[in-house]
Amino acid sequence: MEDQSFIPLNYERLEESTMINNSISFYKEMDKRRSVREFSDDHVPQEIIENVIMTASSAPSGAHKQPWSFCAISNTELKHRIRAAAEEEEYKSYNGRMSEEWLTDLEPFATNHIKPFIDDAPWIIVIFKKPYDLVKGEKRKNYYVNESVGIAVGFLLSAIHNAGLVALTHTPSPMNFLEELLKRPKNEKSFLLIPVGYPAKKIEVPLLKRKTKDKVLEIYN
Ligand code: IYR
Repeated sequence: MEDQSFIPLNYERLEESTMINNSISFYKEMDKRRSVREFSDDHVPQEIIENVIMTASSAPSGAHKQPWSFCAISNTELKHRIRAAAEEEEYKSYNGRMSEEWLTDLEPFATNHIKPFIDDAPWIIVIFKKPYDLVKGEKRKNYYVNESVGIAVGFLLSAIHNAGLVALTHTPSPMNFLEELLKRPKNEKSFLLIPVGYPAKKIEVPLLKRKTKDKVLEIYN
């Protein structure tokens, strides 16, 4: 094993009342987050995108391998090529690859194969997972890759919301075209595509109800 240094934990214990207040206000704030499918093309500074991505990259990961890469794309022409490729796959999905049950489940969201948000949003973040690292041409295995990258994306969505921006977790399927378009190394596999920006003016979102506590939480005292 490599020599591993340890340092004191940087941690400040809070009053219970403060923690209760913090947990309530954070829940209320996060509960306001909505997936948005219509974006304004208003500019978003690159610095914000870099900060939310570095927040994502602070997530825990198996053996601290941080098995992810983030591509942040604002280039208009590249976004358009990504849109064209995504729509080509999505067309096939909506017209044959997705089951009737799946299409029925998606009806409340009024989605289809047309994806203008890839052109409109000022930034597209594409997340890649790395099942292994390449160190001097040699494969080094990563662990709990889906779990690690999923947690990082959770951090990313929270950071985007906290910054005052909106996003969509988009999963064109199959999404290997992103590896080619973005010329990624062969150990990187597309995980998610997330447009980030401001919502278009006066848009509506589906009326969703989140599951209540008794449906999602079981306490074992
Ligand atoms: N990937 C398609 C279909 C889709 C699937 C699920 I599950 C969603 O929650 C939403 C969409 C698309 O992005 O349109």
